[in-house]
Amino acid sequence: MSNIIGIGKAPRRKEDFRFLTGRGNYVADVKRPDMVFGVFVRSPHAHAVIRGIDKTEALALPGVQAILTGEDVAADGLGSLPCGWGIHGADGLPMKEPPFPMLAQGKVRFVGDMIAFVVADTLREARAAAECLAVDYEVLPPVVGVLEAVRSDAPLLFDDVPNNLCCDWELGDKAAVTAAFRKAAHVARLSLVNNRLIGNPMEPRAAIAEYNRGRDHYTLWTTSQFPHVVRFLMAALVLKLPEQKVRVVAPDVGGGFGVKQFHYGEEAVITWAAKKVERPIKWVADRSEGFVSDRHGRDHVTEAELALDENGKFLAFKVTTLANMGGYLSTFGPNIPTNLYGPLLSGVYTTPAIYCNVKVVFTNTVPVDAYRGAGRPEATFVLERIVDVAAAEMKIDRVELRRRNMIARDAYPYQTPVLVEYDSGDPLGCLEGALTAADAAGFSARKAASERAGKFRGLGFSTYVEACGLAPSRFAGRLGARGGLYESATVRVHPTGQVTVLIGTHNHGQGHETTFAQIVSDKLGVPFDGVDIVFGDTDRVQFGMGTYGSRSLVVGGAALSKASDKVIVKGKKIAAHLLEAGEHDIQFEAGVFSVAGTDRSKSFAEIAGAAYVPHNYPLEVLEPGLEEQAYYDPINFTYPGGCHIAEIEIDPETGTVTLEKYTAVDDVGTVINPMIVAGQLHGGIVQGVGQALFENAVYDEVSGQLLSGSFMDYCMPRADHLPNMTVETHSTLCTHTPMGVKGCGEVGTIGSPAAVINAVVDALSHLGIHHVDMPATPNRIWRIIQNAAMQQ
Ligand code: MCN
Repeated sequence: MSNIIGIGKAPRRKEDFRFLTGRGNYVADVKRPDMVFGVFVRSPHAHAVIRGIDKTEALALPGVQAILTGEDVAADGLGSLPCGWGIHGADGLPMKEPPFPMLAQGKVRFVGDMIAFVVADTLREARAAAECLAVDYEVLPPVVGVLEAVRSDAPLLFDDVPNNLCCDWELGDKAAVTAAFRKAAHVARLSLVNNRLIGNPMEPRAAIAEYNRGRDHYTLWTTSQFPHVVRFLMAALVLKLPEQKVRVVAPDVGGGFGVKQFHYGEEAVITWAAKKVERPIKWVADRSEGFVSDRHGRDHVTEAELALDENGKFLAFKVTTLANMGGYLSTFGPNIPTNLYGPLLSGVYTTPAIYCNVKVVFTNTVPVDAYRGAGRPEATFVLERIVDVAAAEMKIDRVELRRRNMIARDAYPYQTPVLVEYDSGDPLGCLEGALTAADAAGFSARKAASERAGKFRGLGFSTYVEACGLAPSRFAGRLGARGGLYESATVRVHPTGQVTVLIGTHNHGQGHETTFAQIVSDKLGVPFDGVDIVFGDTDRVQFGMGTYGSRSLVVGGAALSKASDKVIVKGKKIAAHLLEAGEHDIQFEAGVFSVAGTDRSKSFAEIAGAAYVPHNYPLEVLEPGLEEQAYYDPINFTYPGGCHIAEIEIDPETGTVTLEKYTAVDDVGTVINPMIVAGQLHGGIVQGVGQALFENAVYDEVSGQLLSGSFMDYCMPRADHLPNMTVETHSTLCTHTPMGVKGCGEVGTIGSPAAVINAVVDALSHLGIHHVDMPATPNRIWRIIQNAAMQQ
């Protein structure tokens, strides 16, 4: 059949027509009759007691429909925003989980904390009333850095959380690590900061809520990566509503990068308020609001030590990290620097003993949660940086040191000392491939040319592994998740043979409408154009855990593959009846059901049509229709990996770092669509380069104000910062996912920060530099060069 576009092909993305022609349907595009507008009043203080809120003047302004505060939330007996992970500390006690009210109650804990929600007929009126709201604050001293927050004299965010410590978590065998350090020939040490990031998806967050009194029913349109989870958390735990009375729609979403995978207070407040005013309410964040209310990412302070024998074999790795949680625990918050960080510290190496201690700390800053890569870029950064430090100190070539310690391809499955078992991989193959693709052999000539021009040139390597495809439910359950992390898909075959897929993942830039259609086209032999993918609506899609942790293909795509297999099974039964053959004699290939060894056959479309004509087969044997649903729960994570090589040049006069070349060779298992995988890699790499060279969320230590609260101060990477990248795949097949696939959505972000910083340090190594913290801005690099010059 024509137009079958299956696995491994690179058709253009189906969804791009509507995006490129302005036909996307984002939350802000939704218009409801009689709609009013909402504005959140946010705390201008990082830490303060709310002595009182006087609504009188604001309520008297024209158009104002309602002003709701934390007192109203308490009066209605509503719940706190939940954090879905019951992390336990080294002492066995559960983490401290103080309440996170949807509107602040009694105290504010970061600049941007929500105080009130103002609803008015027009946006202008809502803004005017918000400005008039009189809030009486007693300002308290804030604490914004993790090192300061755990001091005994630090201001406390919560009276019952001593030292602002949410949890003191550990992983690994401390005694084995201590013993290994004792016999080490060399110990490399490194202190580093993993800088705080702000996601900045192109579309700011937005929500519209509507209450239908006749049906006692709520609809929430929201910029979410997981509408079913928002519905569950909001209905069951926060607003305490019957779940079936709530519909959550996440239509087109303009990028998420993790920032939209949490249940935000704004979603609950607007839904609750919609009933109070009985009119649909719209809220759209502006960019400044996003800076102080979208969850931030990273923000670690780390001490690492690597023990090696005299030949450079890694004996043990020890990491102590303080991770900033901000003012409250967000949906996944404490899970990121613990469960998604510690197990990845083994990287692609055979290090026999690892111990990791993470102190999860509250500060007066925006809550921190998952941001693309989530814990895994941080782990890779620590490990790949200290490997370079060790190589320099032991005078072993950096590539050679990596080679000596890598897990060999035939050593898989490989059980690490920190929980996870890698099923497949070939780190050495990726490394060798990347060395060739990057023309590493020609680097010294390029370096010499740079030197002649008065520039410093550096080459940086980063080899990594990622655990993605979140997540095997049994693993997640062991770690304290309050729900399974499986995925669901329904394949609905229409009488014409065309297909609608209803899937629980959410497409907000990853190209699912294309790659999932390829899977169905491949499996069922139906035209690629005859497959539509539906997602993002709790009333249309049965159930779903959404999109994050590079899970959509590995978990959602597997559910889709499974549901397609069920369709084939039923199709064979129908074909057997129509072709008067035994069911076991029916074969299915490339969209045709045939009787083995004969020329009798029926096309997929003919079988689909027949499925809807009940007299074609005995009703007591087979129900009419051709629709199958499947849930897929992976048995393990998938472990993509790879090697990234960055080549940079530094202008010593200005400190400017220019990324000259970037090469990535990644193992993402079976590739469904090479163009989309390349696009995902490019995007991910750019985000990692952004962290390494440009982006930094900076707080003023005295006032707790976000100093980098706009694009004037928070520098995002731009096209002219980047070279053409070489992106290749070197795949080993995942042994437990149906199509051998591994995730690819985050790998670029995981491999790149260490590659870039390792290149920067390499370029500065002749000045005696061993480490440079991110971001390597011109200012920072210029100072490093000046200081080094003064010491010489
Ligand atoms: N794919 C493939 N072959 C593979 C692996 C993946 O063809 N071996 C395809 C998939 O079918 C899918 C895409 O690549 O179309 C990404 O797949 P996957 O790795 O499953 O990742 P998810 O779809 O679950 O996306 C999540 C991931 C994360 S966690 C973040 S953060 C992120 C990202 O993807 N945010 C993004 N990529 C993004 N891309 C855009 N444009 N916008 C975001 O917000």
